[in-house]
Amino acid sequence: MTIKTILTEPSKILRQISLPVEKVGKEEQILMNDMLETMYDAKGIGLAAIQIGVPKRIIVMDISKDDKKKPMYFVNPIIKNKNSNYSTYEEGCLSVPNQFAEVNRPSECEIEYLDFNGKKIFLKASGLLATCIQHEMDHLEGILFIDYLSKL
Ligand code: K1U
Ligand code: ZN
Repeated sequence: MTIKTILTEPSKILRQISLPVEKVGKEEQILMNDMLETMYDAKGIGLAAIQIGVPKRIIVMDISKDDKKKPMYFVNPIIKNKNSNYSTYEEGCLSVPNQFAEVNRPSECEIEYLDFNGKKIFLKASGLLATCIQHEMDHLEGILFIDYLSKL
């Protein structure tokens, strides 16, 4: 596994729209392992492939609080449903160093995606899991959390 360089604002690459993965193969699995290693090294809880310069619709996350790692892999995630109730969370981003801000997002969402082995999964997310997956899915569209903040 290799630790990659995380791109930071104002890199134009971060603004690219990532492309769907046709098949979860060896190349994608190596990429997901490298992303996870890079995310753990940077003390993050999520990372999208575009943050290391790869425009594929792939996300890794680990929101576990204890020392036991619980990695999650999302390939081609799609939000099928969003709660109309919003919650606020103070977000950060490894691509926007040293900036944190409160962002409102739907408090729950339902996602369909492929896992590390290409198996289709349906997940109901709430709390930090819902916040983080929505933040990471924004990266796939070239959106950063600072885009939601008022210019004031
Ligand atoms: O760069 C990223 O997309 C990862 C980002 C994920 C995230 C954090 C908080 C809310 C939404 C999405 C981070 O991991 S920022 C790193 C960080 O400072 C942090 C770590 C643990 C909990 C909260 C923030
Ligand atoms: Zn981010």
